[in-house]
This record gives sequence, C-alpha cells and structure tokens, in this order.
Amino acid sequence: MGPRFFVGGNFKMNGTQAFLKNLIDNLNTKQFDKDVEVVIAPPSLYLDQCRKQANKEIGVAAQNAFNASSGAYTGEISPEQLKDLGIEWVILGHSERREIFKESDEFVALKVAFALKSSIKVIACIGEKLEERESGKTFEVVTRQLQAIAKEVNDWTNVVIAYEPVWAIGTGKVATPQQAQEVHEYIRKWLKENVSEATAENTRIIYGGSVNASNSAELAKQQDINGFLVGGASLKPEFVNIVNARI
Ligand code: G2H
Repeated sequence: MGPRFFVGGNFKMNGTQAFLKNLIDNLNTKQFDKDVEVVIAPPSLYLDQCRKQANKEIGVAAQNAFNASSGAYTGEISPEQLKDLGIEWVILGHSERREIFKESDEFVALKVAFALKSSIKVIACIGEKLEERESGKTFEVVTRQLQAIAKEVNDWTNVVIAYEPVWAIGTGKVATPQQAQEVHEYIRKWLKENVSEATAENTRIIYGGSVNASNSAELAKQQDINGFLVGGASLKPEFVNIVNARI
C-alpha cells in the first residue's frame, strides 16, 4: 500500500459564483472513493465561497500565495490569509506561473518553504517543456526544479509533488502511462537519494496534463503515480470519474 491517492482539481482562471456553486453542489452529492484525498483549487476570489460550500471531506487549495504574511505586495495573497479562510492547501510553481509570470525555481522554492512554515500544505508543480523533452533534458529539468525546493525545505511531509509535462498541459496530448511512470520513478529515486527513504516512500507524486475520465484509469495503475492534478476536466462532471479511477 502506497501513500493515499490524491486528486486535485485546478480550476485555473475559470468560473463565476453561480458556476462554482453549481459545480460544488454537484460534487457534494457524489460518492468518492474513500481512499482518495480530493482537493479543489478555485480562483482566489472564490476561495471563501468554495470553502464554505464544499463538504469538509473536500480540501480547498489556492492557486498561488506569496512568501510573506502581510505587507505592501499589491495583488498578492498570503498563507496567513488562506488560513484565515480555512484553506488548507496551495498550488505553487505551476508551469503557467513559471512561464507567463516568470517565476523562477528559486522564487517558487521560497514560496513553498514559506507556505509550509505557515502550516499550509503545498502541491508543488514541476515538469519539462516540449523542447526540453525532445533534447533529452527531462530528468535534468525536474532535478533542477526539485533541487531548488530541497534547498529551502527539509520536511516534505506536507508536500505533494505534481509532475506536469508542459507539453501535455491543456493540449489534449497526455503523456503515456509509461512516459509518466518513468519520470515519477525518477522523482521517487531522487527523493530517496537526496532527501530520505521515508520521504521517497511517503510523498505523493501526482501526474497532471490533460488527465480525463478516459485516460485516468490506465495512468492510475502505474506504480509511482499517486494521483492527479486535473485542469480542464475538473470543471466537468467527469472529475468524479477521475477521482474514482481506481474503483
Ligand atoms: C495541468 C492541468 C492542471 P489540464 O496544468 O494543473 O491542466 O488538465 O487542463 O492539462
């Protein structure tokens, strides 16, 4: 038995009050596999609404948080403010943040460390771009991203690692189960050799990138895939099938 399966729904910059009310009303009525931890990540504007509305069994994550508790950081939100709303998780280092908002490995690592210190659990995203995969640099890139986090973080208990190959995000081009397994296995080996054996065994390494109801069951069978971070499909009824991919 590996660590508890984890399925996150990253809503990205989608939804309105009415849309999310409808979505969560629907999720609240569904029967989820009890062995799965489910966490939804709405836009920050709607975190309060979603936390109040979702069943307690459903965790709620922010999609970003800054590495300070408060202060002159226009446009940012802090882990302290997340705690104030009862939010348990934050997604950090998503490739869209790295690419569009130019977040560096070091900045992501500082935010991971600060969120953990503030008792917010972290879904830390890593993954290579298409040209990096094609030039054989996949392991090099994920190593660099992991090393930056490991420099700031000793205790990985409250970290979930999301491996999201950038070329598979929102493109409909899902990594094959073998491609995903190969990198997940590498990440676990890296944790074993560079952090500890217990961390390697207990850390959830989840896959993200065009996961849907048709491909989730095969991906979920891979030994080192401990769950998913789902984007587009988390806004649709099929999210429930992805959560229940193993039953
Ligand atoms: C990857 C994923 C969710 P999608 O970004 O984090 O999105 O499933 O739409 O590829």
